[in-house]
Amino acid sequence: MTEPLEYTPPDVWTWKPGNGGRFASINRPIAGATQEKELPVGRHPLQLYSLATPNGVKVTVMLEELLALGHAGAEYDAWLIRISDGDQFGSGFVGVNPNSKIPALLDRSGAQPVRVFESGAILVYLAEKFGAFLPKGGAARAECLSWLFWQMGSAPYLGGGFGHFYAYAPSKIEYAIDRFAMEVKRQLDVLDRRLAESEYLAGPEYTVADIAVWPWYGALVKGLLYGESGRFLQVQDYKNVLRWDETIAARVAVQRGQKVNRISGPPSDQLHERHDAGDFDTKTQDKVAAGH
Ligand SMILES: N[C@@H](CCC(=O)N[C@@H](CS)C(=O)NCC(=O)O)C(=O)O
Repeated sequence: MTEPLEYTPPDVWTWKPGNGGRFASINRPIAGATQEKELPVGRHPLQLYSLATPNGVKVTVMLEELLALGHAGAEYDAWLIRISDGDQFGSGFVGVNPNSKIPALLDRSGAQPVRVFESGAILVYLAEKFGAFLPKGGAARAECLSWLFWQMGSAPYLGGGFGHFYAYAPSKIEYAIDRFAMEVKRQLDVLDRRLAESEYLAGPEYTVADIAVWPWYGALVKGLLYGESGRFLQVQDYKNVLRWDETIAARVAVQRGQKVNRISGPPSDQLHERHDAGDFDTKTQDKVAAGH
């Protein structure tokens, strides 16, 4: 192993400009709004404020799945929050999510608006509101919630741990990369073993557990995250995860949901804002550029 970087922590940590590395412009050690900025509101009861990162995609996939099932009440406006520009620190956004992270949902269908933040809470809220993708009770519900919460606890080791130190940190620290590569491979093995015995994570049915886990671990096992990480982690070995990934990726609602609030990749896959089901046909960036 290479020598660890020399650093002796001082008695009291201080915030130095730039010590957030690549994310220095948006990371800071205090919460709350930095500017007054109201959020836009569209015509549908559900207002989503998001970006198509893995955490954002969970919610747009869920909404498109609900619409595909025929739940017209799941029609939504999806507004773009550009986190690298600091949109998450506007006063309106902080009012919907005091944690200043996408995704955030406002349900305006009742007498009083209901705010929901944290992607897992949003999935459960929508599943309960529409009675879909979450088993009603007993062991099936417990299994589904267990995998859903597994994702919430595990993905920070993948994104904030492995992804950060492998791809984003200003220097490659062997100890940190080893530590998190080991954990991420362990997580992939957890999923692979579960998916060897079960078609979907919670059992024979596709549920919010799959909707939450897929954007992170489906992308990882396809080698789509963090540069060359697919080869580094030898993701092709996780055959059951690959089988599950392909089944989910083939769903029409998943393909639609992935495009919403996306600002990178092929222009035909980028629907910056979604206010109507027809926007997929007329408002992706390729169509916008062609002057539709
Ligand atoms: N546990 C949260 C994580 C949300 C999250 O980390 N969102 C990121 C994008 S994937 C974000 O908004 N980052 C902006 C920031 O940290 O300022 C959830 O599942 O909703």
